[in-house]
Amino acid sequence: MALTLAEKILKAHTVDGEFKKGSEIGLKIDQTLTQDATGTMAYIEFEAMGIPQVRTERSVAYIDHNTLQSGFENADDHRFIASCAKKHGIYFSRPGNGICHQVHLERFGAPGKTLIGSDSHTPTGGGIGMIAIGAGGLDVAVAMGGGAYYITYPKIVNVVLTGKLSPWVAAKDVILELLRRISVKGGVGKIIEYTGEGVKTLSVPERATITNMGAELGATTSIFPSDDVTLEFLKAEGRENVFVPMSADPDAEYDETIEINLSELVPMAACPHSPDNVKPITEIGRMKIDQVCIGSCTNSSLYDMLKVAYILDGKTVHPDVSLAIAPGSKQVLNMIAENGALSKMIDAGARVLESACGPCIGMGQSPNSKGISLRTFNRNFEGRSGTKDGQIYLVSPEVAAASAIAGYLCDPRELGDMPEFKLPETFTVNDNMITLPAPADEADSVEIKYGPNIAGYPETAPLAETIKAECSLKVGDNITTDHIMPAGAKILPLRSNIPAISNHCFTVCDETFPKRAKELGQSIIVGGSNYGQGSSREHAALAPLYLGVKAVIVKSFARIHRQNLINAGILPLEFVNEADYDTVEQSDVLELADVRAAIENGGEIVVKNVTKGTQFTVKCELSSRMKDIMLCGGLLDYTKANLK
Ligand code: MIC
Ligand code: SF4
Repeated sequence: MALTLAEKILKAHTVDGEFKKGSEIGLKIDQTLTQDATGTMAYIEFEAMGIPQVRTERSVAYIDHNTLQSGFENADDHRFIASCAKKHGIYFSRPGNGICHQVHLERFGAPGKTLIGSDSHTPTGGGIGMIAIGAGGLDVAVAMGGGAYYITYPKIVNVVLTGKLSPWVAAKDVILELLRRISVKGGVGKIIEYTGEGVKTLSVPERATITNMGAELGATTSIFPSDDVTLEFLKAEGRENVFVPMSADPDAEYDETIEINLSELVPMAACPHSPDNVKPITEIGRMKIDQVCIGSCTNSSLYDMLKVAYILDGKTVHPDVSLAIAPGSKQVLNMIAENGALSKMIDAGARVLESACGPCIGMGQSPNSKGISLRTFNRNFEGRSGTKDGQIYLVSPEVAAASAIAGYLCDPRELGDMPEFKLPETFTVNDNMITLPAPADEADSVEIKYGPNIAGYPETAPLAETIKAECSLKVGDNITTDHIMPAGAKILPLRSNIPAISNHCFTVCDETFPKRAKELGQSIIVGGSNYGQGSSREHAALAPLYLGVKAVIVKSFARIHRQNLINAGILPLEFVNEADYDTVEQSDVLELADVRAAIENGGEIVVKNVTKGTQFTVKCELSSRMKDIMLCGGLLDYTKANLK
């Protein structure tokens, strides 16, 4: 049978389930990554499993999110993660070494391999032909222990690229165009596979920008073939030994095909507050701006930085604008220091930040009130920048740099001819900021360093026979994990402390929610479609678990969040008739009788609205493995019970 590229890798890694469309398959995971904001929980969970050494080919722990360290909490977390890495056979990328996805692409990713990461932008690795998937921390912990990672065999979408990008039009515009066409829900349950003549015109960093932001489509992952361009990149990294050519069979069949002619694309921006609210720059017009931020795992490669430096060269950042630049990794920062690009940025007045997530996750550089901020990042959800009424536009580095000089949203095509930006044949490789784990025979004596802010996993319990609880919150469509469990400089330090972080749960939507939920003891949340889009943070399930949320009833879920709810033992329920959403109000008491039996037998569940005297049905489609997880109270208990 002819296979697509994604199918080839999935097939070679399927260790459980039937390899056919729509069925649940268990994948052998070759590599894992964690970052510090999700990593502490992942390692607390790994510790709880009691497995001495990771059983993957390579597991890496990165420190890149919580690097502001305005209290002891983050530094304690870093030490904790470093000690876990040392003890359990995990490579440790120290703070300052760069953003996990950028560094992983540079130093560890390999075509044909599987990678899961406790971060939704893990699909960046698809830029070099790997199946790289974002997952909850607990799923990553299980994979580190050698367990399979389960996904539903996805639909495969063929995005056929033709033509070539015009000068000053960027890879960012390719993914913005796709978001414009199919929206933040368009990729749910799908893998986006790029093919066509246009592929070879794109460098690895450009491909990685596209696969990175495929997360915003809700896709399981995105993937490019591994070809001569991939080989060149790996050679420059001194890692050509991991290269294998990989592509789809010529007669492979896809579930859907989308064509994008690169030559027809123009510079675009995603307008507030959603990555799919995309318009051409020319349509938005010369809007005055307050801030520009360049960086993040989407656009912080050497390639991006070279373009930015060229545009800034000899100019001054507009007096009304603040420009911040965070190169994606130590490697990138080192190379722009060596080749003079960095001094062009400094000369122009850029505020150069450390190689980390920084402003992308609200760790500093929040814009002024109502401030218009152009960012090369991947998410512009409301409040994520740290300024509630900040107006965030997602753009390419070219648009960002040109606008920083102009003071208004500027079409970079106004800059005239574009020189050819070439990547060097060899990159400056220095892995001195990656700490190797202790040799296996010394691992036992490594002490795990807990800080006072590190609390354990919340209490779990097997699924109850009947759930009768009040609806503690009703929310609308497209609720993001930034609504459920906000991030930012004030809240991120609490990522290792579920009791403390849960006081911020849903406060973006309703300040009174945490208190109410606690007082109720048990409750149910009701939501609209694409509930839980965005981040992989399992805290968006663990905080509700701690607050006593027993079930979430919505029109539809985003993939990773649904899995995180199951992992946490919270029932993810969907309305059979979406119109029933309108019949429930906050404070209504809902009753799900014999819910345990209903889950066991599969099938629909009747929900009685005790307050209104009405009823409606919900569904909960679970594989038999997921049913077992739900019944025993979540993945941690399930894993402990099934440990081999
Ligand atoms: C994000 O971009 O939202 C994050 C911060 O990287 C998250 C992970 C987290 O919440 O720690 C993600 O994308 O998964
Ligand atoms: Fe970090 Fe932002 Fe990328 Fe998330 S999206 S990994 S916060 S740079």
